Amino acid sequence: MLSLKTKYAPNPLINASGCMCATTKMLDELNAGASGAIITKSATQNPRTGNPEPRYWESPYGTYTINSMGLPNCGFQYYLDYYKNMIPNGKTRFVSIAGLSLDENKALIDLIFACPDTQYYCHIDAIEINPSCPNLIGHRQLAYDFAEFESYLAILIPYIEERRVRVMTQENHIIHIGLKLPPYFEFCDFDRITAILKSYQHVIQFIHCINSVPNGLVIDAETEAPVIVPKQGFGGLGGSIIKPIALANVRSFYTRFREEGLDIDIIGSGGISNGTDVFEFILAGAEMVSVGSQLMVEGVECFEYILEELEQLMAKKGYSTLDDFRGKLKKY
Ligand code: RRO
Repeated sequence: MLSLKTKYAPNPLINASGCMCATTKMLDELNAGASGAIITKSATQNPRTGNPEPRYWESPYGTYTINSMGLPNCGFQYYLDYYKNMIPNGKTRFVSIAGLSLDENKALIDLIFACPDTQYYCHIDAIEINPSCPNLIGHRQLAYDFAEFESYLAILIPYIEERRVRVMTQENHIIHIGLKLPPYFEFCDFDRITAILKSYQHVIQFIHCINSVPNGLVIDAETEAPVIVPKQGFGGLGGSIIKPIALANVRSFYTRFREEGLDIDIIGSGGISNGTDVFEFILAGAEMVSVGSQLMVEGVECFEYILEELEQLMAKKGYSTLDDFRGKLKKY
């Protein structure tokens, strides 16, 4: 009997935050779909309209996408209320927080944990912190500023942990904590992030990599202009063209975590559009994978055929669980 179970969810698929998850209608569609988990749009304390439109563009078949959404969201409370009122469908429920300052992120954490009346904490299973949005005009990507990122985590992570432990003890409910990371390109940067994470290895249970590849530019030869408006057309790249970068990030962190004895899982993201892509990410070491551009292009139906293709491939290769091949990338 073949099983697609992962440590976090009944199967390895989740939407990438930002894709089809900003409104109740979209989240309902995701909740009815075949993924094992869902994540809400990265949120701030107050609702945001985001950058001017058009701010998203996709090439035919989603080979590549570019976005400069600018964190449009309905405000964090909206997503907490969604989960509180949602009819559970066996999916693991992730929220994504992207406060524009440390204090704002602490306020979002307070919203989850502070109010015993609402008990929002009972309706979420994982918190993903997003320090890697590439499209905030006037804001650097925090996860690229190592010293600043380290100081930031030194305050935020213990703040979350204190509250998380209380809920775990009082309510017997586990909430996983993770980070959404941007793509890194140099070996020394993977080393540096691994060293930073080492201090939090019992709190940060997963990283999710990669966020979109920052500051690409797509030009339309006919109009002789960029295809999106914000930031003079610069934006985050997604789709299958970024898959090799994403695989390299998953593999780099997976090998370093093993070498350093860090028990941190990886959600792989970047250019996943079929079962073979999922297989490759798990082979590189991913515990789960998220689907972004393909979800935008095809809608939630994509989860079903991606899972079917993965099962067929596993059956052909004689694997019955994801653990059978996770991380077991062979040498050339
Ligand atoms: O909203 C966005 O512009 C956005 C975010 Br928060 C993110 O994390 N990654 C991305 O490609 N776009």
